[in-house]
Amino acid sequence: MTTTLYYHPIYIRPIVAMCLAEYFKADIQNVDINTVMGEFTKDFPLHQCPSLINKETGLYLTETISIQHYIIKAFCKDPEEVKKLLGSTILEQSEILRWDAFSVSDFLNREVNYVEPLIGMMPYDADTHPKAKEQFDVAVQIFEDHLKNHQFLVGDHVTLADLSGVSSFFLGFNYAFDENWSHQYPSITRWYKEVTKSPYVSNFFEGKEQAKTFPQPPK
Ligand SMILES: N[C@@H](CCC(=O)N[C@@H](CS)C(=O)NCC(=O)O)C(=O)O
Repeated sequence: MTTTLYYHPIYIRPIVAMCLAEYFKADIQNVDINTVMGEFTKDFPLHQCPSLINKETGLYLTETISIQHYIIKAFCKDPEEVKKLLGSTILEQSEILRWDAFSVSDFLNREVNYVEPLIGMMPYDADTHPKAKEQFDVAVQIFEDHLKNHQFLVGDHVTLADLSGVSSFFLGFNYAFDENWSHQYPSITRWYKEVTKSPYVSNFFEGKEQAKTFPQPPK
């Protein structure tokens, strides 16, 4: 029995795990939760993706970062490449975890609350949306300020932090962050364009274009 990685086609957090599994040719089968709802809910009552399970071996993982680490450590055959992705020193490893956690938790949550009401994926509330924008602006500025002086989030090459970072920005670049937005955030845009071409994630990002216009609040 192979290992199953549960995903949903529009969810952001499974993207890196799926890309890494493909890149490392892992013996993992991706299963869309829409096709196995009852079984998925029984095994994963939180009903969240990504989730990883192998009932024969007892492997049972939730949480994006834990699943990313498992796939890299279990399926990457080159110890030097593992160090490149996850860091060599304690400081690098901690910084990569910092940006990964920020990307898939606080940053992504703020991005969802800001962008999704504008594109009809969440209800729009004119009273609360300005606060959501304010909170997103604070989070996005942390990336811009850092990337102004650094080519990558940690060190001098692509790490897991960058892969999670650009995947979390995908929601925005896909649906909202147009050329005007990019003028305001040139460092994020430069980094996004570079990291999305990395062989770890390029299959996913290929052909996915930046939003042409920024969506306006519904009237
Ligand atoms: N803490 C979890 C959060 C996972 C999560 O919220 N995933 C989203 C998709 S990006 C999801 O499954 N949402 C559906 C739900 O919460 O019902 C993690 O880091 O993996």
